[in-house]
Amino acid sequence: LAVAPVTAPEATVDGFVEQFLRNLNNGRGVALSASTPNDRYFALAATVRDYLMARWLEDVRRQRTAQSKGVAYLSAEYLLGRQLDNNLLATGLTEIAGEALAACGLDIDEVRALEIEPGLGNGGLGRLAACFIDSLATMGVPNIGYGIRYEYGIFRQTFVDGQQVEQADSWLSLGSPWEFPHPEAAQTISFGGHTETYDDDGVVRSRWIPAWNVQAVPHNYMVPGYHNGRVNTLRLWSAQATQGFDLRTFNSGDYQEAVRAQTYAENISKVLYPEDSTPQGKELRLQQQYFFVAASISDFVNLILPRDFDLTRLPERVIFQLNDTHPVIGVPELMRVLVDEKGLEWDAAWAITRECFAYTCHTLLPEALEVWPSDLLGRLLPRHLEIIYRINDEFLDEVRERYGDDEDRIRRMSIIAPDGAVRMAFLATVAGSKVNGVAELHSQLLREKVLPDFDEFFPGKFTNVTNGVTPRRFVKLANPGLSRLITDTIGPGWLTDLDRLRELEPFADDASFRQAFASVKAANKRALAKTLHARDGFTVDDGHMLDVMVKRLHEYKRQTLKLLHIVSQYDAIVSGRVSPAEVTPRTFVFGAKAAPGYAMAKRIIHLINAVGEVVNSDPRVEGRLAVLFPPNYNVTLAERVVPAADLSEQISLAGKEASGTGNMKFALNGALTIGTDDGANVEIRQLVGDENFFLFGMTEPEVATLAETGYHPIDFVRADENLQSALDLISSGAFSCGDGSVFEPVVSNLVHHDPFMALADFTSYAAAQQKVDALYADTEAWTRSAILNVARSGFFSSDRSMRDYIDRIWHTPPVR
Ligand code: DL6
Repeated sequence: LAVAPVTAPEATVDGFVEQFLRNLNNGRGVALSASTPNDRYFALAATVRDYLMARWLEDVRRQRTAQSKGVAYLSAEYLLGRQLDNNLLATGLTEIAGEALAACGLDIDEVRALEIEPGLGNGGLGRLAACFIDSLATMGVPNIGYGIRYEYGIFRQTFVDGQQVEQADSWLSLGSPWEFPHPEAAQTISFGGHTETYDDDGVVRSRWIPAWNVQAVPHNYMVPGYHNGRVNTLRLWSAQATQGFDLRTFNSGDYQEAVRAQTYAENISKVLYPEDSTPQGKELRLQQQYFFVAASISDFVNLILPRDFDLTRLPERVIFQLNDTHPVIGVPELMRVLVDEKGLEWDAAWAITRECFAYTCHTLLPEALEVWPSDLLGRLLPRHLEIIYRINDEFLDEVRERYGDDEDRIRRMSIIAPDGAVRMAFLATVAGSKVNGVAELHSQLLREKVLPDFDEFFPGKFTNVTNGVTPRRFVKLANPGLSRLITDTIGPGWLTDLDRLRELEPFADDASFRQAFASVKAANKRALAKTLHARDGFTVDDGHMLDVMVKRLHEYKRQTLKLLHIVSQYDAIVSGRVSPAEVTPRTFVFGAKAAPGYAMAKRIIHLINAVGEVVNSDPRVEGRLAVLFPPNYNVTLAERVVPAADLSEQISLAGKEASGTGNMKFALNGALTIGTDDGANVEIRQLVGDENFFLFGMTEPEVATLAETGYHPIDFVRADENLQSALDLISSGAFSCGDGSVFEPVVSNLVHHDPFMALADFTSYAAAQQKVDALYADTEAWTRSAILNVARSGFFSSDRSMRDYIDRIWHTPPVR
C-alpha cells in the first residue's frame, strides 16, 4: 500500500476556498450558510494549518533523524499574541486568504477579530520567548519550545471606578484551533514521598519513592518560519489526573470526593502566576515548574532521542536554555534521570549536565531571584533536594580548594542560603555552561553586583546577549504602511536581514520620503484612534503628539514619574502659570497591568485613571492634554499602539530595568525615546545617536552614590516648585473629589521613601520633556529623527539575538 505524503493544498484563491469550505463542512460539520463566526474562524485557522502541515511533519521528521544539535527552550511563559495573521504571513497567504474569504462572501477582518490571544505570560520575558522561537524557525535552527498550557492566562484587566479588577482569562473557552493535543504521549510526573538507599552491585545508590503523580499531556503548536518552509514546535504541557474519576466514590454519593484527585492534579496547569505571587501560591508554583521541566526533559531524552542513544553524547544533541530561574529545577532533574534512571555515575552525569544547560537572567531586582525553602523542596521533591545538596557540597569544596577556608565567601557563594533556602540563580550559575544577561548594562551589573563571586570563580562563563524583537510581528504585521514604504525604498529582504534598514538613512534627508513616512505615522494614529474608540469609547484628537508608556505596572518602571509630569503640566494650566496655547497638545496613553497582590501598583493605576478623568474633562485645558488608559493591555493592543506612537517612555530608574523590549519595538516603528540610561536604552541611544534620543536622569553609578550617601526625596521636592505643586495638587484631593486621603499612600510613599527615586529624576525629566516639545514643533526635524530611529534599530531584531546565542552559547547551526 503506497502511503501518499501530506501535500499542501494549492496556493491559489480557488485552492484556498476549496480547503476552507472542506474544513467548514468536514471539520465543523456546518454549511457556509449555517456557520457561526466561530465556525468560520476555526475553518480559516484549519486551512492555514493545512498549508503548514507538510512542512511541519517534514521538520519534525528531520529533527528526529538528524544528528544535529537543537535548542530546547525551557520557559514558564510564552506571550504569543494572535496566531492567525502571523501564520498567514509566514506562509505568504495573507492576500490569497483575504480574497478567498471575500469569494465566500466573508470579510477576513471580521473573522480574524474573533481570535483570542493566548496570554500565557506576564510581560517582557514571555514575549521575548515568543520572539525567539519565531526567529529560530525563520533561521532554520532546530528548536522545541517547552512550556505550560495554562488554562487561564494572564488575567483580563477591567477598571471599576478607576481601579483594577482582575477577571479570569478563559482563552480556551471556545477551544483553540492551533493546538494538537496528544494524550497518548502523556508523561507521568511524580511528586512527594521519600528517598531510600539501596545496594546496586556493591554501589550504594539513592532512589526516589514518590507519593503521587500526575500526567503531563503535550499540546503541540506550529511555529512557522517566515517564507522558508520551516516549522518548529512549541510543546505546552497540560496537567491531568492519573486516576481521574473515582466511580465507586461517585456512586456512593460523595461527588466532590470522586473528582478530588482530578481537581488537584489539574490545578497544576490551571493559572499563570503573576510575577509576585502570594505565599500560598508558592507550592503550586514549584509544582508547575517541576511539572513542565520534568515532562520536557523526559520528552527529549526518552522520546525524541533514539532509544539506544548514548547519553554521554547528550550535549551534542541539545542545549536546555533556562529562561530565568523558573525552569532551574531541571538541573537536578536531569541529574536524577541520568544517575537514578539511566544508571550513569555521578561525575559523568554532572559533566553532561553542565554542558547541557545555559541560564539567562532577566532581572536585577533581588526579590525577583527565586529561592525555594528547603522544607518545601524536600516535601515536594526529596530526591532533588538531596541532589542539590550534593552539587552544593562538591561546588563549595572547589571553592575551598581555590580560596582556602574563606568562610565569608563560602557563605556568599553557597547554593543553600543561611536560612536553608535554595538559591535557584546560584544553582543555575553553577550548572550552566554560560550565564547571560539581556542587555550590555544588565550583563555588566549582573557580573559586578549580583553574582561577582561567581564571575571571578568561573572566568568566561558570563556573557551578554542583548534582547531583540521579531520584525515579522512588530513591523510587518503591526505596521503594514511602514513595511510597504521600506520595501518600496530599499527593496525586499530586510525582514530577515534587519541591518539593511541602515539603507534608509540617506532618505532621512529626502523631503518626499519624510512626507511619506509622516503620512504612515498619521495613518497609524488614526487607526489607533479607531481601535480605542471601538474598544473603549475613547477619542484621540488629531494633531496631538502620542506619548506612550505601556509596560507592566511596577514602581521601578516609574509610571509615577510620568504621571507627576502630566499633573504638573495640568497644574501649570489651571493655576494660570501657562496658557493652554503654550502647551504642546499631547495624548498620553498608558497600558499596564499590576500584579493582583501588588497594592502600591494598583493604587498607581487608580491615580492614573483619576488624573485622566479630571484632566480630560476640565474645560480650562482646552483639549490640549488627554490621558487615556485602555484596560487590558496585551499583544494585540500593542500591535496597534506601537506603530502609532510619537514618543516612547522608557523611564525606569537606571540599573533596574534589565533590558526592556518595548523600547526596541517603538524605535523600530519610528517613535523617539525619552529614557534613562538603563537596560537596552543605552544601546538604543548609542545606535540612534544622542541627538535622536531624549536622555535624562541619573546614571547607575550616580544612583548607587545617592543611595550610599542617603536619599532624602523631600530635598528634591523642596528644590523644584513644580514638583512640590504637583504633589500638593494630588494631596489636595483634586483628583479624588476633594478627599486627599485617597491617594495619600502614593504621595507619602514618594515623599518619604521613593524606593525608585522618581523625585530625584523629576527635574531632569521635565527638562527633557521641554526638549521633546521643541523638537516636535519642528515637524521636519522630528520626522528626520524618527526615520533615523528606524534606520539604526536593525540591531534589535531577535534574529540577531539568536545569532548571538548561537555563537556565544548554543553552537547550534541552522539545518539546511
Ligand atoms: O528579558 C526580557 C525582559 C526584560 O526586557 C525586562 O527588562 C525584564 O524586566 C524582564 N524580566 C522579567 C523577570 N522577572 N522579573 N523581574 O520579567 O525580562
